Amino acid sequence: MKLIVAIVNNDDSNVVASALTKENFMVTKLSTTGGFLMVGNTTFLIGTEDDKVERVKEVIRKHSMVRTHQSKTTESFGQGFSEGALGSEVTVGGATVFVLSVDSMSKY
Ligand code: 2BA
Repeated sequence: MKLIVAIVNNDDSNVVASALTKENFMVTKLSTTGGFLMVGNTTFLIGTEDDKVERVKEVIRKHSMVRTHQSKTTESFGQGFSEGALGSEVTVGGATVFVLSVDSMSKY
């Protein structure tokens, strides 16, 4: 069994969640924040069998768009951006996907 951790743009998250649940994958959606841009994104936890991992990745890839993010002067002060980078454009996503091996899963 695998645990897929997928970080997706908030604008794509509902479509990704619907597409996965329509194919009977079990999905947990977490509201998260990227450490660089310091803006909200969505992290999905998806537990599934090894042979389904590629299908999950395909569905996520299909519904996750690459975007450019124009940083605002009100975000990330002293964090991801140096002062000179404020107002610059950053390419974000589609999705960032990690696949982890799972020793066991239980439901009580
Ligand atoms: P953020 O950390 O807010 O990063 C947003 C985008 O900013 C990244 O897009 C990348 O294009 C750029 N970026 C991030 N860190 C950078 C740095 N140190 N120097 C220059 N540019 C940087 P993506 O790569 O598509 O990542 C989108 C979001 O996925 C990230 O949001 C973060 O929440 C997550 N993520 C990406 N790679 C990760 C990793 N290796 N570990 C954990 N989370 C990751």
